[in-house]
Amino acid sequence: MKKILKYMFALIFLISACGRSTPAGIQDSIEISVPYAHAAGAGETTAVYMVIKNNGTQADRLISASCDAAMMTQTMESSMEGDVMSMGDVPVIELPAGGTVELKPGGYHIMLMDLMKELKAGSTIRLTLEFEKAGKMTLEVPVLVIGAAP
Ligand SMILES: [Cu+2]
Repeated sequence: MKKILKYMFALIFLISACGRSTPAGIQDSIEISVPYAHAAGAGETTAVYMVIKNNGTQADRLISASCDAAMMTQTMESSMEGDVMSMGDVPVIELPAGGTVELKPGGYHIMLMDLMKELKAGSTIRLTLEFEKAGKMTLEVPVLVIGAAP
């Protein structure tokens, strides 16, 4: 009985450990993990972040993003100009072979502009990414409270 319990605990531990690292989506060589967005009101703007890994031997590129929760979706990059944070559109995000690119606050992000409805924390949105080689990939993106990270 003791042994079985031990085994079960080990199993539960394994399952929860796996749960945390399960990618949100894999397609061809592209692996996406921990996507998330921040809550925002209707008509407002918010951003989606994630980690994109290219497990392949060939470079790929993220060429577009679309989300039916927003009037406009755009890949952008934030940067510091002096002590002012600014951001600009980036037409593509390069994904080198074997490389990992992190979309995070202060760097690359996917901007959702003019939200059609309120994005509530605890809900999810559907985001479609298009990669030059790996093609289109649709993700369920969890919405977190403002400022939170997974
Ligand atoms: Cu932006």
